Amino acid sequence: MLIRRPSDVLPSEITPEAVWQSRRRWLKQAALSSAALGLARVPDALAAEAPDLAPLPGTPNPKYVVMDQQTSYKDITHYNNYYEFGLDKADPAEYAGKLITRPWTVSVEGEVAKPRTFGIEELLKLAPMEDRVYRLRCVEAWSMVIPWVGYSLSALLKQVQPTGNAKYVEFVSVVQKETMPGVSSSVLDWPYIEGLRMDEAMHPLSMLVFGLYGKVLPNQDGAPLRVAVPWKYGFKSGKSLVKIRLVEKQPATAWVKAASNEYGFYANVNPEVPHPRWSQATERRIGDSGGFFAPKRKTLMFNGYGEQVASMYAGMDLRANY
Ligand SMILES: Nc1nc2c(c(=O)[nH]1)N[C@H]1C(S)=C(S)[C@@H](COP(=O)(O)O)O[C@H]1N2
Ligand SMILES: [Mo]
Repeated sequence: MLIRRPSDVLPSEITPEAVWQSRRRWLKQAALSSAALGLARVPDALAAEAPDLAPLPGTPNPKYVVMDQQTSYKDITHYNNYYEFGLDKADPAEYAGKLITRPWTVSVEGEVAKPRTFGIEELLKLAPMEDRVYRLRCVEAWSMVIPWVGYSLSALLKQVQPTGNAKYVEFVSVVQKETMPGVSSSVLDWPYIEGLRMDEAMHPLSMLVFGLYGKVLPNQDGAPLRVAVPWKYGFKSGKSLVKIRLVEKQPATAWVKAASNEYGFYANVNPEVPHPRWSQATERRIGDSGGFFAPKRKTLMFNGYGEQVASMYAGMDLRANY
């Protein structure tokens, strides 16, 4: 039922053979050189686009690489949602430079046997860094393809030993009044809170992200660490995390508190369930030639990750649990 039929695929969505081939060559090469050097390679041209950020090499994980053409570094870092820095897509790139990202700690607490506060340096070494290329589908019906660097969130959660009462995970983003012009506005109830069900958080696709394009995360993308949950709308992936709480009850998340008729807790990408004010059946891929007028792509159920995640929602009414 969730199998993707060829007729569901628009021609514009099919990755050109050349892109696929070059991506495959890159992966092969990266795998070879990482085996030889213990490092992954990022194409020099891409790395040069982020000259002032420290390298953060990861080993390509071919299991989690979509073959779509990757969005440019420029678009990934200049077309952002990070409301703490303003509502305009250009605001985070303009203002997030002031965000203070060191020292940085993340408290992992709640229904766990071993609550602990981790320093960012510790987190950077907690598990091997991987390169993974994920689709990101915003609820605003645009999308990107982003080469993240990080590891599965489960690696961190296992460290604190969740108890049997841990049914959900709550993610709390930082609030820095001095550096964040957006938090004086009441558009959302700060801090930005997101959440996942425990099985979703432990799913290997749920990623703790520290970098992109082989460099540490730029502030506007959620430095020094954020999550990436690729089968859900982008708002589920909280940025600049300072606290992770394992809890028994479903967390009250920022967008559900702001407009529960429009944004649900699950927020699985679903082309069949429209947002009350617009369709979710198609999306605009940022960077497609033609810009705003480029042909739209069909949005895929679970953002194309159905094979990996659909079983978690077996028997659930995805219209009621939007
Ligand atoms: N703290 C915080 N996290 C956030 C947001 C935000 O406003 N504040 N926006 C969300 C939304 S709506 C999206 S689409 C993604 C965008 O991530 P990107 O800017 O790195 O592409 O971040 C999510 N995480
Ligand atoms: Mo979004």
